[in-house]
Amino acid sequence: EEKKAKAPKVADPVAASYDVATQEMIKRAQDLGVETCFDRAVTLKPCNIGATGICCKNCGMGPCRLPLPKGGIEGEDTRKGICGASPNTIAARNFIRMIAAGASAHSDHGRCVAEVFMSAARKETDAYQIKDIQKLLQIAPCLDVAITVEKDGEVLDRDIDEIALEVAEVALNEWGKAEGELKYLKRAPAPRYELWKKMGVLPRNIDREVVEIMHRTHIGVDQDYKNLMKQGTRCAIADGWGGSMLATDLQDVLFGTPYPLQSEANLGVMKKDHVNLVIHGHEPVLSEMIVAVAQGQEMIDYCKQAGAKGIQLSGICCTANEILQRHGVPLCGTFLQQELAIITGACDAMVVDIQCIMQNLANVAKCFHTKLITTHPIAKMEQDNVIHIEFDEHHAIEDAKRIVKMAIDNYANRGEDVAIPQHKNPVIAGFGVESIEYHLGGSFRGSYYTLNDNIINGRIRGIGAVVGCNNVRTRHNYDHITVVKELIKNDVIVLTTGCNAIACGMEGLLTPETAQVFCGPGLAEVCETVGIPPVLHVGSCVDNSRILLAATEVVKAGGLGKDISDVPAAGSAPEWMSEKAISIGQYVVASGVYTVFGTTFPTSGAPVFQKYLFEDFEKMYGGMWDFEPDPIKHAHKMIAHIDKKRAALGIDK
Ligand code: SF4
Ligand code: MSK
Repeated sequence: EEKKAKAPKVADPVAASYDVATQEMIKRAQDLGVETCFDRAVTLKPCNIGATGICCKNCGMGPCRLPLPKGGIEGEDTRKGICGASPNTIAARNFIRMIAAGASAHSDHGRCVAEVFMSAARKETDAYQIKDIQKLLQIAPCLDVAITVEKDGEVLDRDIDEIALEVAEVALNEWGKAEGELKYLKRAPAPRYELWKKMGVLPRNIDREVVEIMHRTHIGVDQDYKNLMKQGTRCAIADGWGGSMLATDLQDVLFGTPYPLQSEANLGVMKKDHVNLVIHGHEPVLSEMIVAVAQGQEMIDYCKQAGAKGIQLSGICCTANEILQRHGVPLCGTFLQQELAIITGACDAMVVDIQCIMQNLANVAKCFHTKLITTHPIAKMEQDNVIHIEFDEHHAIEDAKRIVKMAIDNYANRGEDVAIPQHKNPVIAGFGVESIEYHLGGSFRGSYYTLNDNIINGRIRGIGAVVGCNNVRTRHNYDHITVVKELIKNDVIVLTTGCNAIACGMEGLLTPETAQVFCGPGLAEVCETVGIPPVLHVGSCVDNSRILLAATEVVKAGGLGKDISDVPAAGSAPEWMSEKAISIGQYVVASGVYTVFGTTFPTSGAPVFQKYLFEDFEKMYGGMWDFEPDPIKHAHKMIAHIDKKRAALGIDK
């Protein structure tokens, strides 16, 4: 008790984060008496039973908690809940409920974009138009929408408006159609599609797979962990090759396919003499409008009248990645820096949409002048200082103007005590399948520059997809940076999304110059020759679908096997925390990729079920889960897997 009383109640800033700007802001918050998630992590410890997946609260007779005996299980595992549910059943139910939640978050995001797309296709809104016709023509055939029409024996180009309308209708139907299977599944390499078919995991529509998880995990329904995981897999595929992929594609058509551009990352992008408007969340539907409005002359003039030099937009979480990759808007920070952006004292408004928004933002905002604005009908906050401006695509420009004006008007209320950390780094972002192909020789195979040839000749050892969140249970950004640096040191090119991408940007890893400092000789040579960073920022969480399609292009180009599971590649989420990460992990595994998670794993209390995920899945899907909290070992597990795949392909020189 005495020891407890003496224990510090606040976080040690250096132990809490690897990033100096973050350390400075944690310290400032503590000096000002403002509590952050870093402090709460010290005083609020997780429940070990829940964290390891073996607490069931799926009915009113529980919660039933089945802790692992000290020293592990000897002999038969006799643990069971009131209804008799085994640890495997409970852990599998919890795990696939996480998949359902994650898949629905991505897919509902996709649905919202599809609805805006429909409004644009129907010309019901002036704010949104079909911007990237090339991308529209590229995705239309994948949705069985014809792009040509036959007239009098002649093949003619079909009217773009007509194509857009049909794409909108077909895409929206993917969420709830009565029959068939998701149309995008056939974009996967043929052997992968056939494997899913054989395994009985072809998703029928997006919503149904989520609903079926909720049904099957209700008390008294599915009690076989293998059968539960079959549905978890089907739902995750509906996310990666369905909702997320549609979100990415339709966003590209509406807002433009990203191409590499330059910007900056970290809290130091905020400017003392500017109005600072921070955009946070996931859907770019609103943020696109805010960017357009903030860059318009009307708001620039209004801003000058208010005495500020300009409007500094910046982003947090995946909204940040969306507006970075299409407009070069700088990254303010990762998930764990959201409270800290307000603690600078320079944040005049923070506008949030959906996902990864901490409720404590409202409590922090109360301590400063910051206006906190929620915008989505499904994501409000209970605190009375939060302003809700419901965003609607039919009056998008007006809503965006209201928000930007509110930030400008609030500039005058800023206190004297402003402390923006002077730390930021340059970034090159905006990569995708198209630009990877373009920058590496214009195709995936056939020249000195292409990705496949460089993997085959060994200059590039393999591909690491490193993605995902921050988790306050591990040192902020340390695992992200350590895993990525270890991979590139060993000639593994990294594709990154989400908060890992932001962390890499903050650390300066997203520039071509990084290659000479941190990469092994092979990867450094490739990066220098073609002028790309060794760590390619490919977007937001839904843009993990870009990684699936890049892997598919690698397979189709030839020389690296017939399926994604043959490619020397591995996935990783070193600091994951969200349910979306579990859904992403599962669809990546089901797509044939070995995937390592760090920090914690939510099934370790059910060793038999965990073995199923960590070993048996590879026999079924060619991809499997793994867990490794030590970031160096984590990277080397990925490298060992890449080497195993190289050996199987006979390119292990
Ligand atoms: Fe307990 Fe079974 Fe109810 Fe879960 S479903 S809380 S294990 S009785
Ligand atoms: S924002 S889901 S914390 S990556 Fe996509 Fe970052 Fe994870 Fe949210």
